[in-house]
Amino acid sequence: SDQPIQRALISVSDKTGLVEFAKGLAKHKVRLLSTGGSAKILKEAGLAVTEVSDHTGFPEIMDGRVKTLHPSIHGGILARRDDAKHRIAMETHSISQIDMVVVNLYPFIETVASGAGYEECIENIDIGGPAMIRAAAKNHEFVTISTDPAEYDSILQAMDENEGATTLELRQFLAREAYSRTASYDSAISNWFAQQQGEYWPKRLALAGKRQMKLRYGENPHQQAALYSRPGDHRPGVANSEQIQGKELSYNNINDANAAFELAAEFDEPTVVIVKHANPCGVASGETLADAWDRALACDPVSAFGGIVAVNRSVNLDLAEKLKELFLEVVIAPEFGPRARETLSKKQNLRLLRTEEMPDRTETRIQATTVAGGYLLQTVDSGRVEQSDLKVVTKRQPTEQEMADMMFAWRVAKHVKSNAIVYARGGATVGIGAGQMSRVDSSRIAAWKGGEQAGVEGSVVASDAFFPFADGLMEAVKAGATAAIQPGGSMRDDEVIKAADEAGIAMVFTGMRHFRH
Ligand code: 93A
Repeated sequence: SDQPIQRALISVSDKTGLVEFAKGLAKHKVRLLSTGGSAKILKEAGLAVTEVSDHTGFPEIMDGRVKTLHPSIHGGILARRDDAKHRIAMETHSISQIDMVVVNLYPFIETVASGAGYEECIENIDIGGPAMIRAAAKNHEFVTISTDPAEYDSILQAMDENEGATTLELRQFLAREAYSRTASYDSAISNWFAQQQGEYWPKRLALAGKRQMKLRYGENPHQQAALYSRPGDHRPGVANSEQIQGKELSYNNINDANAAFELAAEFDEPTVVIVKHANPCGVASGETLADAWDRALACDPVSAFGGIVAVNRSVNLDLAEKLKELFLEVVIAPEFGPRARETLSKKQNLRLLRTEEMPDRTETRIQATTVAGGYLLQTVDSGRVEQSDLKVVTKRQPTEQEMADMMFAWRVAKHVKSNAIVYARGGATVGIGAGQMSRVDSSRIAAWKGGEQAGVEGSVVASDAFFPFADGLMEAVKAGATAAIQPGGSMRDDEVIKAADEAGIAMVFTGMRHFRH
């Protein structure tokens, strides 16, 4: 069934590479059939084209809403070439066979992204395009479907090698791409409706994604992995970043860079975040990035080796000089100054990711993970407590410095895997306890880690969820914390507050929990 392609229907919104491709088809004596805008471009390039309306004898009507939706088009695509009854039907109704369909769709996602109004978005829902794509992909045994200019070269190459025909293997691959294209397109439309209605949970899950890159492997070398972007989601961050230098990115690099950058985005002052295994091992805000770096690194310099760094400012020369001194995997930042680039270019393997902007930290969107047999979805934790939301529950009021440090520690704790305990002093973390099953253990680990460096005396402590008993808090007091920030809401709050009062520390409740797993 690998017959030379005789007739191709071309109807594309994205005209990239169209003329070149059509010329390649013409070289193989393929007759071209095309819709209004596409036909015009092909004619201007000097190619012989039949308009679909001339072919069907039916004009484009209703502002183009109906142009290819016609039996002589869909019959020509769907007919089985090896079925006698199909051939008779074609003859009876004067249907000529269409061997190739080249369609890409009305730019619905781009139209939404441009801020267009409701009517214009609706008008950019393509109906005829997906119908042809799905028909051609169904009949891939005989028909070649192309939905992406990136496929043109390989199609022409196959035709060159097969006397004007394509191979079944290629047609099957293109059919798979075609259905993922229409599925993703309809998902974007469904998601847009959901957004209009402020509702996230349709009965059936619509996931739209575009592969950004295949990754060498996943979390471990025996796992496979790829990174996808979400069409229409232009949130500054890893999936939309530009890699300006360095080795190929790995799955873990991307995951860690994401964790680091989202944390850096919590702060307005110049801030440095160092991440290992998706947890921060040092975070600091300062007058300058270089100053913040010194203090972030001081939190846990051993763990920082091979770390992932995120900052919320353009990387300047001062910071670059310091980054150069340590083995790091990735630096992600909105921008890198020219002299910083120059300096870091000497570390050839170091990956630099440039995002242009910082993301909007209040934005609500969907976060997905898989579980056996399904997907588990939630809105991201964009919860944010301000100082005015805090409730002082102890006799002693926190000092101004304690208050500032508690806000800082709280913002960090939100990005530490639970159970999370964070000690901070002077706008820098000094001890972090992450990912423990017991809050007391996290408390001990954080204090112990701090003790390895400058100690946690005179610091404040943040807990991502309430202290169920006084013991976790007492560990922190014993280590030298003078103030504590936590959600509150335990059955034994009274007991915990009493212990805090007896120890003479200040404590505030946030009323918001930040579990993270
Ligand atoms: O409005 S439609 O849903 N109705 C149709 O019958 C139809 N046929 C093709 N949109 C339709 N198309 C789309 O027109 C194609 O998917 C393509 O995106 C676009 C190409 O139009 P033109 O060649 O006039 O630029």
